[in-house]
Amino acid sequence: MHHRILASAVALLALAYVAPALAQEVTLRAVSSFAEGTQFSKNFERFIEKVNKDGKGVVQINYIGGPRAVPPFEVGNAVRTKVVDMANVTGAFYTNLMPEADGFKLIGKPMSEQRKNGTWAYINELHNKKLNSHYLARQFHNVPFHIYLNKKIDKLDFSGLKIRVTPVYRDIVQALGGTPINTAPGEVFTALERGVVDGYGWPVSGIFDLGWDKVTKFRMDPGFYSVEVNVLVNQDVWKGLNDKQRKVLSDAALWLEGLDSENVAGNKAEVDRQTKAGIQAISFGPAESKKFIDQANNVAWESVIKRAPDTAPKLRQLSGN
Ligand code: 173
Repeated sequence: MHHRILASAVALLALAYVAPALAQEVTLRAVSSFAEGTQFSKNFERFIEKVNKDGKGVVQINYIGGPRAVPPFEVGNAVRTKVVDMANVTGAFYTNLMPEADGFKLIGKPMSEQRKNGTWAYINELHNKKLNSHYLARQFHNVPFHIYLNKKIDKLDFSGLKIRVTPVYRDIVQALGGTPINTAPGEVFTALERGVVDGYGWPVSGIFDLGWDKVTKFRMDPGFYSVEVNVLVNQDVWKGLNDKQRKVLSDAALWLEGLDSENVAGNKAEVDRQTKAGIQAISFGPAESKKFIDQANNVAWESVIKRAPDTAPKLRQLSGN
C-alpha cells in the first residue's frame, strides 16, 4: 500500500516535470508544390529530416506531401489561410496573390548575400503583408531555366509553337512569338505526349523525374533567370512559436540554403544525362545568346514592374540587374 502511494506520488511528480516540456513540442503540417522525391522537393525533404532530428521535443514537421495534397497553384493561398503551416513553393505559383513574386527569378545573388544586403528582409516583408507568411528560406538561386523543344528551330523565333509555361516563361515565350499555355508540372508529360504543346519551360534539372526525357528532343541554350523555391511558414504560426522553436527552423533554413553549393555539379550532371538520353542542345552562338538573355531579362522586368509598380522597382534595385 505504502509502495503504491509512493509510486503514484513519484508518477505525479514525473508528470508535473515532463508535461510543460511535452506541451512545448509543436508539430507543423507541411506540403510541397512539387511531387514528392523530385528535384525541387528533395532538399526540402532533407530539411524536414533535419528539423525532426534537431527539433526533438521542440518542433517537428509532419510532411503531408506533394501536389496530390494541395494543387501547386493553391499552395500559396493554403499557407496564407493556414490550411497548412508550412510549404515548399515557387513564387511563380502564387503571382495571383503577389504579382511581384514573378520578379524573384530575376534575383540570382547567393542567399548569404541577399540576407546581408536587405533583399531577404524586403521579400520577407512582402510575404508578411501579402501572403500572411514568414519567408523562411529560398533555394536554387544558381539553377537556370531553359526552354525545351520538340521542333527544331534555326533562329530565336517561336512563331507557330505552343509552349507550356508558368509565369516564369510567359513573357519571353510571347516576346519570341510563341503561344504560351499555362499548366502545372503534373500535366507536362501528357501535353507533350499528345502534342498539345511543342515545348516547355523548366529548369536545367529535374526533367527525368517524371519521364519527360522520353518526350523531349531539344534543349535550347543558354539557360536564363534563376530558380527560386521558397519555404514559407504561416505568419500566425510563426509568431506563435517560441524562440527555441524558431531557432531550430531558422538554423535549418540556413543549412538548407547552403545546399545550393551542390547545384553547380548537379546542373552539369543533368546536362550530361540529357545528352546521353539523346536530347540535343540548340544554340545560336554568343551574340544571339546575349541578345536572348537581355531580352528575357527586359521583358520580365517590364512585365513585373507593370503588374507591381509599387514594389517591383525596389526588387530590381536589390537584384543589381
Ligand atoms: O516550370 C515551372 O513549373 C516553374 O515555374 C518552376 C519554378 C521553379 C522550379 C521548378 C519549376
